Parts: sequence; C-alpha cells; structure tokens
Amino acid sequence: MSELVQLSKVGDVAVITINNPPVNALSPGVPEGIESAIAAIEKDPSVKAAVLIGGGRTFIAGADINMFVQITSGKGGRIHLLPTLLKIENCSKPVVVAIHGNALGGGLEVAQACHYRVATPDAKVGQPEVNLGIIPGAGGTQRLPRLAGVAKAVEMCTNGKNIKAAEAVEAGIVDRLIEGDLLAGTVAFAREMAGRPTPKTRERNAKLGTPEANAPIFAAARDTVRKKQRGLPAPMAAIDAIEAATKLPFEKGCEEEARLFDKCLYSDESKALIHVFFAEREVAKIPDVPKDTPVIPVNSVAIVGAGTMGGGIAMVCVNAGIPVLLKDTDQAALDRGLANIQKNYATSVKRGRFTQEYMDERMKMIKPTLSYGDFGGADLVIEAVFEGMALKKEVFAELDRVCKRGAILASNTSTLNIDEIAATTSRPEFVIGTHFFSPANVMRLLELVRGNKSSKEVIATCMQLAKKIGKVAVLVGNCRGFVGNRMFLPYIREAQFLVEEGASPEAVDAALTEWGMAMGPLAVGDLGGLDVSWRIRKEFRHLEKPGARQPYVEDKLCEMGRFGQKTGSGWYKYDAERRATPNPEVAELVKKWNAESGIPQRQISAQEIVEREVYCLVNEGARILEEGYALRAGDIDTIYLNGYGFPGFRGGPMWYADTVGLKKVYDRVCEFHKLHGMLWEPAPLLKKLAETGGKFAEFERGAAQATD
Ligand code: ZOZ
Ligand code: NAD
Repeated sequence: MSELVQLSKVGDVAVITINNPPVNALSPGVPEGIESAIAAIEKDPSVKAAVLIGGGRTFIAGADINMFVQITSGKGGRIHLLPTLLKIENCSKPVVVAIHGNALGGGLEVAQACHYRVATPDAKVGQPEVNLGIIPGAGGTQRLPRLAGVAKAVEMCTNGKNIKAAEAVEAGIVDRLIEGDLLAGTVAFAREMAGRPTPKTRERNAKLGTPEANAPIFAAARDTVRKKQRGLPAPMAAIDAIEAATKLPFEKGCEEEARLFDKCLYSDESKALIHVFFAEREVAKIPDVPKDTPVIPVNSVAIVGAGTMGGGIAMVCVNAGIPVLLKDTDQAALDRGLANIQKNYATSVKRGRFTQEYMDERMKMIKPTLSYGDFGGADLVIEAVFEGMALKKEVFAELDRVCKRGAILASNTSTLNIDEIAATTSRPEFVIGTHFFSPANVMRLLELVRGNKSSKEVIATCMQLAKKIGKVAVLVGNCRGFVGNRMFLPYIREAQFLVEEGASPEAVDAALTEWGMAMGPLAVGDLGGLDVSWRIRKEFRHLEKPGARQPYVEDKLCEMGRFGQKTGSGWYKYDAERRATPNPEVAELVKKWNAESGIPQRQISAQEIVEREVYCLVNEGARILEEGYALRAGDIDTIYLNGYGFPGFRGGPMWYADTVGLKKVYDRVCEFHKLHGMLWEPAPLLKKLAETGGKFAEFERGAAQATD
C-alpha cells in the first residue's frame, strides 16, 4: 500500500481509507495506493465487497492543485488518474464509495468510477474545476452525464458549484444517504451488494439523451457562458467535452476530454485562477502571528453608527450567529438604520435567499440603543460613524471608558490613521482597523489595518472572525487609503485624465469592462457618489506633489451638485430606473477645460485605456509592496479581486503584470512618465524587478507592519 492509503477489513468487507490531510487531495501516492488496494482485494477470496472512504474531515477534495503548477512550470510530471479509475470500475467485487465532507473534482470522478455511492446527509459533491480554469480531467465529463443526465452535468461542470447530498441523490449521482456512523452504514450496504452485479458507469448510456434533445441544452449553455463567464475558455471546453460524451464511445470521449483539459491547463486564465486559489489562502498566513496565537472569544459585537456600513456589518455578524448591539446618536438615525437593514433582508427574502423566519430571527438579534450603557459586555466594538478624525477620537475615548478590558476596539475608517485613533485610548494594543467594503453584507473583502501597537492576539482574532463571517481578510499596513483605496485613487484619477484627453466616459468604461473589470471606473464613481472622492481629494490636496497634474471635470461636476446616480447625473445621466446615458455636461466641461489648459484632444485606443488604468494600479501596488504595507503581491491581488471587481482570470493586478512581463510594463510606465509627467514616476521596485528579470510574486519584504 502507500502511506496515504490504508487497507483493512471489517469481516468480509475490505475498507480502503485515504489519509492525505487536510483534504485528501489526489497527491502522488494516492492513486497508486488505491490501485494496490484494489489489486489486493481481487486476490483475497475472503473479501466480498469493498468500501472506499476518506479519513479525517472530508472525502477527496480533488486533484492536488499544487501538481498543476508543477506541470505547467515544467517542474513535475503528470499523474494519470484515468487508469486508476478503470481499475476500480473493473473490479469484480462491488466497490462502494462513502462520501462525507466534500467529493470535489477528481474526488467526485473517483466516486463516479465506483459501483455504488453513498453519502452523509451533509456531504457535498461538485465539479469545481472551472473555478481553476480547467475541466474535469479524469473522465468526469464522460461519466457524470451517464449518471446525472446531460443537463445536470453541463450545469455542474460549467458553474462549478457544489450540490448537497440530497440533490445528488435526486440527480442519480448518489445512491443512498447514510444517517449515523458512515463507515458502519457503508459496510452494511456493501455487504448487501456482495455477489450482486458491479455496474460500470462508463457502460451506462441511458441518460446520454438524443441529439435532438441535447442540441438545445448545449446551445442554451453556450449562450449563458458567453454572457456570464466572458473571457473564460474552460466552461466552453467543459460543454464541448460533455457533447463528446454524447457522440463518441467512452474511450474516445476521454481522449477528447484529455485534449481539452490540456489546452485549458496551459492557458493564462487557468494559471491566474490557480494563483487566486492559493493567494486567497496565503493571506491567512502572517509570519509573526503564528497559527497557534491565542484568540479572544467574540460572542457579542457592538457597533457605533447605524448608517450604510454599520447596518451592513450588523447583518454580517448576526448572519454568523453573533448578537449585535447597534448604537446611533438619535432615534431618527437609529430608525433609519434599522429600516435599511429590514429592507435589505426583505429583498433577500423576496429573491428566495433567506426565509421570512430567518429574517425575523436575525432582526431579533440586533439590539438598537442610543447609549453606551450596555457596551461593557461587548467582546468587539466596531466604530462606523462619519469619517472625521475629531469625531472618531471622541468615540474611541468614550469606548475606552465604557468597554471592558480585553475588548477589541475596531474602526471602519477608510482613510484615517489608525495609530492616531488608537492613541486616544489607554489600550492601543486592542485597537485595529476593520475596513469593510460597501455593501458590507455583500462584499467579501475585509482589509484589517494593523496599527503599530495592534497585538498579535487581536490580529489573530480578527482573522479568525473574518472567516466565520464569510469574509476574506487581508492584513495591511497603516498608510493613507490603506492598500485598496491607495491604489484606487490614481486609477480613478487616470480615468478622468483619459476623458480630458478625448476619450468619452463610455469608451473608458467599455474598454475596462471588455477587458474583464466588473464595472468601469467612471460608472463606479457614479455608483458610490462622486462627492466621496471629491471630499477626500480636497482633504488631502495639500499632500499632493507641487506641480502635479490635477483632474478638472469631476471637481466641476461636484461643484454643480452632479454626484452620480444619487443626484440623477454625474459622468452619466440616469433615468428613474437608473439607466445610464451620456451626460452632455461632461462634453461641455471637457471642451471648456481644453480651451483653458491646452490639453491636446485625440483618439485613444482601448488598449491604451487599459494599459494606463491597469499599469497605474500596478505602479502604486509596487510602491505599497516595497514599503511593506502589503505582505505579498498575492495579498494585493486578493484585495483587488474581492473588493474592486478585478477579473479572476487575470489573477489580480500584480499577477497580471508578472504575466505581461515586468520589463514590458516598466517600459510602458516610462513612456507614460515622459508623456504625462510626474504622477507616472516608475516605482523603484518595478524598475528593479524589470531590470533583473524578477517578478512581484517572488518578492517578499516584511510583515505589513509599516505605518505612516
Ligand atoms: O479547500 C476547499 C476547496 O474548495 N478546495 C478546492 C477543491 C477543488 O477545486 N477541487 C478540484 C481540483 S481540480 C481537479 O480535481 C481536476 C480533476 O479533474 C482531477 C483530474 C486529475 C487529472 C490529472 C492530470 C494532471 C475545501 C472545500 C475542500 C475545504 O475548504 P476549507 O475552508 O475547509 O479549507 P481550505 O480551503 O482552507 O483548505 C485547507 C488547506 O487545503 C489546501 N487545499 C484544499 N484543496 C486542495 C488543497 N491543496 C491542494 N489541492 C487541493 N485540491 C488549501 O490550500 C489549504 O492549505 P493551507 O496550507 O492553506 O492550510
Ligand atoms: P453613514 O453616514 O452612512 O453613517 C454614519 C452613521 O454614524 C450615521 O447614522 C450617524 O448618525 C452615525 N453617527 C455619527 N456620530 C455618531 C456617534 N457619535 N455615535 C453613534 N453614531 C454616530 O456613513 P458610512 O458610509 O456608513 O461610513 C461609516 C464609516 O465607514 C466611515 O468611516 C467611512 O469612511 C467608512 N466606510 C464607508 C464606506 C462606504 O462606501 N460608505 C466604505 C468603507 C468604509
């Protein structure tokens, strides 16, 4: 056997156990171990049937994703899983797979090759390969339609979502649910099956449908992919592979699957998505805050400010089962805040996301208050009052007075200095920034801002809590705008410059959405309110480099009260349904500014728009990385992917720059520097890596400890 796979016996039933923690991935050694176990079972006359089960918290969560990186970087050979699966399927004794936790990707493919499948009621199965830019590579596109039908297989292989065990039973993927002890229940089931036929999934053709019935399924699926998964080759390839299953014999279908799998595996999209998978997990690793750092139990949260952010954060907490005390200054503000929360929940109930009962329960967990009277019981306080240092200091001084020792005091500020806020308390080590993104109940990103005194326990607690409330937390240093907004400011400023040089707002936004961004920068400004960045620009203008180019049009729009969607016009005009049309005032302001400033007007290509927008993110990102405000390039990518609608298949701004090649990016930044002035000064790290052939992904500096 192998160390990763054990064979034992319960009477006349053999038990093959996979033990490859943490998720029983199909690393080298696992397929070999399964093959030897099957060979041993064939030879042992006392064995009548077999059970295949995962040790630990889950069945097999798929291929070992590290392997794919090894293969595409030429450092590792490939594992061929298909022959192993044929050996399971050809076994003369019934093999029953017992699924708990997850059976994903290659894990579900292993299960499909077994003769029978049972699962615990809380198990999940899925073909999530598209999330990594690939397709099932071990017969999944050929066996799944044979078990679940063509429509279900297409759905699962293109959307990549897991389904629950009960749905898997309904679809024909799982034969039976086992309540109680999974191993004992499966052994009993296997014994029932002993001596019975060993149905081979690859020979079950009844659900493969007819060309007439399948044609509309494939057409509709391709249409959906074109609309919803733009830029992704893998979902299309998955459909092609399933179509091959309906037209070719099993072996030929597998050959077609292998060809498509390879094409996807070596694509830039897949490499980017695999980077995204690991980067999202890497962010949890903070060099000086080890895994075993003690955490502070958080059983109750108090929130100061029931506005847009406070309300959203309250929903996030109660959704995770943590009761919330929600404070505002007067009854009207509190009522408004609660009404907004109620409205948000009601929308989710209407859309079928939550039940009315769920909503009622959650609302009961939010206790409104006008005083700090009950704050003494809170384990964590999150301040979300208006953005203003004087007010924040006042609130923190009060929190220091009323909160128990050991409570965490967090600020949701998006621009202010955490250390200055912390200094108003007698316990700066318990102060941290928790920068949620709007809408807080939807956006996955949480920037955790480390103050120069924030304790390791406080950081570890917030990282753990973030996972509990469904957020991806990224630890950042305390600089102006932290990481995300520090990069976003030059990005939206550059979009304004492009308009002032002759590109229309529609052209700027379209170039970026075509490239993959969820929204264009000018439409984003209109959505969030142009007054927000106007206020920030005014507040920090004194810190701008003297002589630096300043945008004009957006300030003028703001002076005219054109704040975007909320006022019916901004970069665009909006009708009652918030549909955007060009705003003629923008063209007039551009014309006026041209006459005054003499900026030459020209046609600007979509390629230049994308390069200027993305490279200014990269240039600022390089500074942040070198200065140590982000721990790794992957952390910056994770922020942009989860908070700013950056397309996953591009991997994030820093990964994308590595993919383009830093020399090429640097050369272009130098050209922009020459043409557009000091705001384009190349970041020293970009220059250095470009000259030495380095990559951001390989750069490591510090511990996100830098503070302003
Ligand atoms: O980790 C969650 C998850 O969803 N994992 C990915 C599942 C997936 O995408 N599976 C499909 C893989 S691709 C595939 O299988 C292709 C295929 O058809 C195979 C054909 C072979 C072809 C051969 C030809 C070359 C999961 C839901 C499982 C667990 O979530 P948790 O929140 O409980 O835990 P995480 O996500 O923090 O994970 C714990 C640690 O495990 C690592 N990990 C998870 N899945 C892995 C994996 N490492 C390698 N391969 C996987 N499939 C994860 O990185 C994390 O590690 P640490 O170091 O951060 O703790
Ligand atoms: P908001 O104006 O919607 O809400 C602020 C609330 O705080 C109001 O209800 C106000 O009555 C209340 N308040 C003011 N002083 C108070 C006090 N002393 N005690 C209790 N309540 C008080 O503001 P918002 O958009 O929710 O922003 C809150 C914080 O979150 C700000 O620091 C902001 O920079 C930050 N933030 C906002 C966004 C966003 O997009 N709105 C995103 C990230 C971070």
